[in-house]
Amino acid sequence: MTTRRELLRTAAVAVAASAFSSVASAQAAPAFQLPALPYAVDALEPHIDAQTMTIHHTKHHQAYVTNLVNALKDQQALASKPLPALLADLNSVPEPIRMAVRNNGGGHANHSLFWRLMKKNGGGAPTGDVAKAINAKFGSFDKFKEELSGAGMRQFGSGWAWLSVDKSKQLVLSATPNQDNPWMLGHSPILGVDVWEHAYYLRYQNRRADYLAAWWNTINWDVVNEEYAKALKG
Ligand code: MN3
Repeated sequence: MTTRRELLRTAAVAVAASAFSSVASAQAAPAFQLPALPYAVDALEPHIDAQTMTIHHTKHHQAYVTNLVNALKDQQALASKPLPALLADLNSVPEPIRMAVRNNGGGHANHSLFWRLMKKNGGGAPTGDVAKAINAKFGSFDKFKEELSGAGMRQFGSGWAWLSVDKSKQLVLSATPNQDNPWMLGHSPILGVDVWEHAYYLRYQNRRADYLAAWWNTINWDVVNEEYAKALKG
């Protein structure tokens, strides 16, 4: 016969077990996940259309996340490293999965930053310390726009154009192919633009220059300033 005390003990064990399993499943959650967009999919209209944003975020970015998780499924130590650190030290990644980590880890990191760098009713002139640093480095905002857009235009095929902070805390402009990025050099990107055709083809077809001109109207300079401050500290 089951006593009341035994029933209580059984119940307590069951509660403890369920608490443990929820902790265990939280720990087993994938290290890499698709971040939500920080705005509605149509927030960047008319500059970037809702259909492009939806496909870009839920298909392209999701695929980088899925492929990164798969590539690192047997590499717990690497999977728990911060992504910028992992990208800055690709030689620590076993050769058979190194290219998958470079492409998909890069894709995940690049897009996670890219979404945050834009907002509804963004654009205009830069603000804060970034404005001062851009003027000091490039002479004026207009000159900087011309140079970053130029880097994006000259990038042959798929890639990105970037403004980063290098190891000596100086602003540096660059372009990278595919999903390569400034983190691979130990730099901290603070502004970047995706020039893969998937970022603009539905609305702009082959007109990358028109897409780049429109993209300047989406920039969230508050986030660029946040990233700049982090890069100077880091
Ligand atoms: Mn993209």
